[in-house]
Amino acid sequence: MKGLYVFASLLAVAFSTETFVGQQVLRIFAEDDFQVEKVKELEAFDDLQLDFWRAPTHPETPIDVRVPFPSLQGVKVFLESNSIRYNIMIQDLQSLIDEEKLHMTRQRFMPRSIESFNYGAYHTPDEINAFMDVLVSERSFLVSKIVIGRSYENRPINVLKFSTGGTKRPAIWIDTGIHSREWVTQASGVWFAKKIVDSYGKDPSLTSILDNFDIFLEIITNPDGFAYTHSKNRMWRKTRSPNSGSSCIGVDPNRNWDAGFGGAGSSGNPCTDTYRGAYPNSESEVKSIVDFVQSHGNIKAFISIHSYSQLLLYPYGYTKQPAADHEELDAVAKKAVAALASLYGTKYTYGSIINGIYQASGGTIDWTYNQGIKYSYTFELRDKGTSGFLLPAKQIIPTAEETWLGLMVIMEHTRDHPY
Ligand code: BHK
Ligand code: ZN
Repeated sequence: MKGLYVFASLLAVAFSTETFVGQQVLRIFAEDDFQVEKVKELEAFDDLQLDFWRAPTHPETPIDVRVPFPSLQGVKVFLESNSIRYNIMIQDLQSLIDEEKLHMTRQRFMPRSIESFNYGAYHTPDEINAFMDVLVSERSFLVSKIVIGRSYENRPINVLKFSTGGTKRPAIWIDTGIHSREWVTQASGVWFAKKIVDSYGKDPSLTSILDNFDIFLEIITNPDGFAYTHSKNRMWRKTRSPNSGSSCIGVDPNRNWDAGFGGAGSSGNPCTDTYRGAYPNSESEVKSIVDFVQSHGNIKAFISIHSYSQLLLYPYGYTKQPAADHEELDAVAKKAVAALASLYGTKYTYGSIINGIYQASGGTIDWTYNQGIKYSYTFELRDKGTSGFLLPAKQIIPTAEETWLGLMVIMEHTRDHPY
């Protein structure tokens, strides 16, 4: 086994893939606001090249940070000398990545049919695109593929449309993978697509939803970033567009929307992972959805799926001002997380973005909510910080299954509460 890992790492070098040898992910427990501020000092120190998987916020929530090997000693000394508690969440990041790659390689084949596709494995962008085409060809009465735009690197931005007819029916939108490294989300999106075609005409609830609504599902919402996570850097989050005046690449597509754009909880520095971009909708991947939502004009629920942390969030992220529909959104979230937990006991917490995670401006669902899409939600899927973005493939199907139950609660509520 060890030999195979070494081999995989050599392959990575041969293909000039970014390696994470010797890197660790630390879980930091800041006990009070003072310690949180100390960790933020660390965050501001660019030379350390830290990647905050979970940014410092309230003292109660752990902070997860990926630390490059050369910074490891210094970071640990800094934490210890400030009496800040931490443990090692991921001992050897590269070995988890190697394991993931090995599992993928063993599963690799282009899908010939939707039945033969392996839903319990991570797949390349080509395999997922082939899956979408196979799905459309086998279930053309229910699903079609539309192209809503092109990415910066000119990849098509594909959206699956599930529809049983009608003209301009109200619609439900679901997207996965806007942050490219959150691989369990695209994998869950594939599973949702299969679940929808399998359930229509069998599951009475999904059938009644599809008899009244179209469902739009964008699985690879950040195509360039996703390709990059497969070919070059597994930990890439942003888009891949260049930034003028900087050699750093990419914009955070969850800070680029025109809702509190530029406010606290986003960065003006192109070299950070929360860079908001030069102006709202600067990213084609964002603008394509904006144009689609506005030209459609009848989207009633918008659910944007991220990982990890096990949260169900609703607006707002840019302001502490509660959403006008706060109470209803909260009640639906409560019901959705209960349904989700009913399958495997997976515990989610829920709340507004700003209370449930941290202040974030320019986020997707703040914009959709301000456009009048009342049922705007974000899921943060598994886990709570054992594997983080490197969730083992054996958890894909359970994650998708339980998430589906939460999605159904939101979709049923949308169906039963027309507005
Ligand atoms: C979710 C929704 C709206 C604003 C922020 C978030 C949290 C999300 C982020 O953009 O910082 C955390 C994350 O990527 C991990 O999925
Ligand atoms: Zn995310």
